[in-house]
Amino acid sequence: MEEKINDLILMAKKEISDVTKEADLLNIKSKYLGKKSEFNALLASLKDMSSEDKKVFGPLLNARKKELEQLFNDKFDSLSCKIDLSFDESLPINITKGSLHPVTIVAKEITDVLKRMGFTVLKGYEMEDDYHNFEALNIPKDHPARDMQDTYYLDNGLLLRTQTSGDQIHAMEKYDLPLRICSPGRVFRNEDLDASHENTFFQIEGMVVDKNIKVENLIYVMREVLKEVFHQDVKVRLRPGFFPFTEPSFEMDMSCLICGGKGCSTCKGGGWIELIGCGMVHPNVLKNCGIDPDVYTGFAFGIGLTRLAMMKYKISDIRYLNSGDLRFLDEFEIE
Ligand code: FA5
Repeated sequence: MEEKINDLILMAKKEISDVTKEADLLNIKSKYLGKKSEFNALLASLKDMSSEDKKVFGPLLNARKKELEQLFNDKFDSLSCKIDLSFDESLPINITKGSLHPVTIVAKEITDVLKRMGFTVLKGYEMEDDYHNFEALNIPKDHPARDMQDTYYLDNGLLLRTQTSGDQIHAMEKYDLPLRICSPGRVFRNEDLDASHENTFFQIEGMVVDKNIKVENLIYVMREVLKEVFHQDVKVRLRPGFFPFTEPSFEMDMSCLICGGKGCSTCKGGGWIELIGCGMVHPNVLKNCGIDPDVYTGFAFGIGLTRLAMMKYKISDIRYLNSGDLRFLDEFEIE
C-alpha cells in the first residue's frame, strides 16, 4: 500500500510540474484526488481493513492526501499569479485630464460656503416615502400642491423624490436643535422637457432652525451662496411664492446670463431664470417634527443646482447636462 501511494504521488508531482494552464491542472487534480481517483479508492478500502491496518494506513493516507492537495494549491497559486509586468516602453503614453461635471462643481462650491457658515452636509434618499416628500411638509393627500410636482410612483409603494425638501424632515427627526443643515441631491419630476426643464435634476436643500431666525438671515445666506458661485454680484429678484411648507414663501430669480436679461429660448423670452424656492419654515412642519413653533423659527431653501450650473457656465440648454457627452464634459477643467 505504501509503495502504491508513493508511486501515485511521484506521478502526480511530475504532471503538476509540467502543467502550464489552470484548466489542465484542474483535470489532473480530478484524476488524482477526484471521486473516481485511485487515491479515493485506497481511502475507501480502509473500511475493509483490520483495525490494526486501519491504525497504520488511515493516518498515512490522510497525511499523503494533504501533501498532494498542498502541491496542487501551490501550483494553482503560481499559475494564477503569473502576471506579465513587462511593457513596451516605446508605446506613446496618452494621459488625458479628467473633468468634474458642472453640477458637481457648483454643488461643491455651495456646500463649501455653507460649511464655513456652520452647516452640516447631509445625504438624503432618492427613493422616498410619501410622508417625507409630501405629508410632513404640510402637503396632505389631495392637496393641489402635489400637482405642482408630477411624481414618479414606484411599485414598492415609495416614490422618486420630487424635491430635496424631505431632507428637512429627516434632519429634524434625527438631530437636536439648533439645526443648520444642507443636503444636495438628485430629484425627479414627470415634466415636459425644454431648455430649462429636465425630469431629473439636482437641488440643494438648506435649513436653519433656531431661536430668533428671521427672513434677513435667509437673504444673507442666499447672497453669500451666489457670491461664492459667481465671484461677482449677479442680478437677482425676490418675489412672493407659494410652498405649503414655508410661510412666507419666496422665489428667487436670476437675470438670465445666457442673454444678459434680454430674453432668449433658455429663459423663454422673459429675461429671468427661476433659481431658488425659499421661505420661513411653516409652523405645521415644525409641529410635525415635535418642535414648538412658539419657541423656534427657521428658514429653508431649495436651490436648483442644475439651473445654477447652466447660469455659471452659460449652458443654454439643460439637456446637455444629462447627455453624458464626454466632448461636452471635457470643456470643464477640474478647478
Ligand atoms: C421646490 O422644489 C421646493 N422644494 C424649494 C423650497 C425648499 C422652497 C425649501 C421652500 C423651502 P421648486 O419646484 O420651485 O421648489 O424648485 C426649486 C428649484 O429647482 C427651482 O427654482 C429651479 O431652479 C429648480 N427646478 C425646478 N423644476 C426644475 C426642472 N424641471 N428642471 C430643472 N430645474 C428645476
